[in-house]
Amino acid sequence: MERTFIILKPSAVGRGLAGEVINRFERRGLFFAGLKMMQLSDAILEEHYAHLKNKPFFPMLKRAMQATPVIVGCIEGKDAVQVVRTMCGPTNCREAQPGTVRGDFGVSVEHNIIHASDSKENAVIEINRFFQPKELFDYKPVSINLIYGQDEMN
Ligand code: IDP
Ligand code: MG
Repeated sequence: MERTFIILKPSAVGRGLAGEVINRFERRGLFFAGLKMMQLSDAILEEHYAHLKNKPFFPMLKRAMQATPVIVGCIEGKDAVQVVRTMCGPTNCREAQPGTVRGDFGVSVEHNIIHASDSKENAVIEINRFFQPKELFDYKPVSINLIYGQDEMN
């Protein structure tokens, strides 16, 4: 099954919302192949947000991402990249639909609660950036047959 990558940002961890957000993915039927807390270094942020390095808000973004430790997760499920991204909503929380993580827990662009990989290719890169192989676990929840139909499991 497909894997994707999330970061519960300081706007989630610092506001005590991490459990609520994790719970949403679990309730949906997605499951965690990896989950850990870490403090993000300058180096890892410069790599992770390389596409934003020349933006005027980049120093602010870096500071915001280092305000508290973050919780990083590797989430598994069928079409996990797209499913998780849809559950998060658009970058600007003020434009996010209620029912999405960003639409339910935030009103900001910078403090938008969660990062989620935007493509299958980036998911692989980001999982490898933040997790060592031994930190990822290969298992299926016992309820898997109630989560997917036979023909959906591959
Ligand atoms: P995404 O997180 O929805 O994929 P990206 O464009 O990849 O959005 O931007 C990464 C992160 O940078 C956003 O989640 C947000 O926290 C921050 N960000 C993006 N645009 C702005 C901005 O205009 N001002 C402040 N922060 C921004
Ligand atoms: Mg992005």
